[in-house]
Amino acid sequence: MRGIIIASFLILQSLVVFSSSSPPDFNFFYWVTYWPGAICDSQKGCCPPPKGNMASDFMIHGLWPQFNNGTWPAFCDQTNLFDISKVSDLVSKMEKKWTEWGVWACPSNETKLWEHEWDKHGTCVQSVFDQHSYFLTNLRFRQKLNLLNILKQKGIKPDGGLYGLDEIKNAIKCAIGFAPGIECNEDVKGTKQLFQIYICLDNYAKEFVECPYVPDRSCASKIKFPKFPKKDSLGESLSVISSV
Ligand code: U2P
Repeated sequence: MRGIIIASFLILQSLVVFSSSSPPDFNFFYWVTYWPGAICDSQKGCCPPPKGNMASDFMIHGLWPQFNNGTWPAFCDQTNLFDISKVSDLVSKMEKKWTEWGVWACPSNETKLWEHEWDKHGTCVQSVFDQHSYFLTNLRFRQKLNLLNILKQKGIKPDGGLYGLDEIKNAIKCAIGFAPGIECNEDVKGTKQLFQIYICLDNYAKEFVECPYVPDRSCASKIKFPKFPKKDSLGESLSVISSV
């Protein structure tokens, strides 16, 4: 009996080692950040994050595994869903740099975006990350890559002005060696504006890489860089939402 227990333990252990050391079965990552100003001045409007201690900066959206053919895996494991107790030491940083501006739900809910990103994308990258290292890696990239400063150094500022799409891509290419993907949305007047930036990383999320493809996300050759939402303009945004 003792022999059977020991043998089962050894088999189980080798399975665990095998699964945690198997190579990633996707090709690369998008690390995606969004500009809250582009949510707040869009038709949908926005809600401020509940705690109000967020940075006036790009916000993390998430780290998404991708296949080279333009598809991606999603919701891979129902048995390891988001558990905030696994990232409790990271929450205060996540409140500042990874907040929901209520594009999907109003009032915005602090943990909903984190839960969604882990359940949808994180559960598909468990050959590389556990919950804690998934969130930590996102925060580390946010720390390492200050996109707002990179753009400001090239004179590209969130002042509501129009900037060349290539000018924006080149500023980031100059800093990291590879061009990003840019996703635009529209303000209430229909002007195309900077919404999300897609940075490509290798499938261990260690290095920046050339994007195998970048999403074609409906920008114009010149796009607006909206201002960061002011506290008093958020009230207007909320009233737009509640009247819809
Ligand atoms: O486009 C809708 C959502 O699908 C996910 N997505 C999109 C493009 C892509 O190349 N890879 C990818 O994962 C994103 O999921 P979210 O986390 O926002 O639900 C994207 O917003």
